[in-house]
Amino acid sequence: MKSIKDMRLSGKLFLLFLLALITVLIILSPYTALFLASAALAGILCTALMLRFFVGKASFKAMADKLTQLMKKSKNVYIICHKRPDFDSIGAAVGLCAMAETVGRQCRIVVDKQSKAFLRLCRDFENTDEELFVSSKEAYEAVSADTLLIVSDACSTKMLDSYSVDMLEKVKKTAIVDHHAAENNIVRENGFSFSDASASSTSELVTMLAESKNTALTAEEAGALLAGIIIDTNHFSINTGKRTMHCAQYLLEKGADMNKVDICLKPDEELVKLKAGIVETAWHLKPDILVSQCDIQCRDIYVAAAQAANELLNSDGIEAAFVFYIVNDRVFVSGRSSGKIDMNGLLSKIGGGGHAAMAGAEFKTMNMDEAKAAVAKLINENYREEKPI
Ligand SMILES: [Mn+2]
Repeated sequence: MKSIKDMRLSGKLFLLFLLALITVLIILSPYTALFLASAALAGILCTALMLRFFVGKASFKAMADKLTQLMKKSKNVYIICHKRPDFDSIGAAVGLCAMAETVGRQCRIVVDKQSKAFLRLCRDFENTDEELFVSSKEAYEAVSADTLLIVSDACSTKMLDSYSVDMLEKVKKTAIVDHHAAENNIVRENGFSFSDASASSTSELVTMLAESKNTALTAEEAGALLAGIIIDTNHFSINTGKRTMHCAQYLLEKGADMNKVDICLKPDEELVKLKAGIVETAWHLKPDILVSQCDIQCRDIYVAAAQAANELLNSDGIEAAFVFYIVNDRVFVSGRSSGKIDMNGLLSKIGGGGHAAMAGAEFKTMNMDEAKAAVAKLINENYREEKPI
């Protein structure tokens, strides 16, 4: 069978052959009309080829130009992380902040200062400027109409706390940088929106933007961005492409310390035990689909559920994993897929969402058993098992 690389190569060879043919036509043609037509065709082909090679990089440069222009036109910049911020949301915010400071704008990051990800980043990346981070309440009071608000790693107002949502009403200029598959309902039509669901993480997108503007990044800032990429790719095992690895290399070159990132991302003991319990009690919904549940309600349960789902997916031969858990007496599910199932497509059928490889859903009215039955029904309706060879 032909690999994608082979197909690309034969495509390029075909284009080269076409170009050669046109050149021969141009030389041999005795008629002006045929000569002009051939020359025009050659022009179109050359432009298409050039675009094919350069458009990828140009779009990041164009987006970064737009965003920094917007920053320059604003009095100051506030970057909002989502509720229960993770390393990706904070890491991306740190990168965006570096971009704002490079163009001479004062910047603040709006984050829940009690969140574990934030406390870890402060503990393991010394030199973290205390003044840089503000709570959403402090930020709400400080922003003015001339402030640029950038939302990092969120696409829905549901992902933001109430002060952050109110803040979006208070300012005139809003922007969003995100990698969730769902359409954003945060930024108004005329606002800056950069959303790419093919990216591993918002930190990856921000790294590409920062690189295209030659943004000065400190080792700590590069480390925070790398932590964001590593957590969202589950240590480069899902959603990881060439661009993801390029970003990791770029951040390492900027001084990101892999050891520090590793220590920063280590789960605490309570989380390890919680996760182990969920993994241990998993059962097969299908030969290649694992499911588990946790009835213990505690602060870190959503992290434990997400990480347990990652771990279950890492088992050999497993294509998808679901972990059901309870927060404030409501049932949630965290789903992971190796690519065979579109997790976002599947869970959006029951009001959830996320990415093709990782998504979640909340069951507003169902209890644990009903929620499990609903997902099992979805799988049976949408997933065809491949017959063994
Ligand atoms: Mn993310």
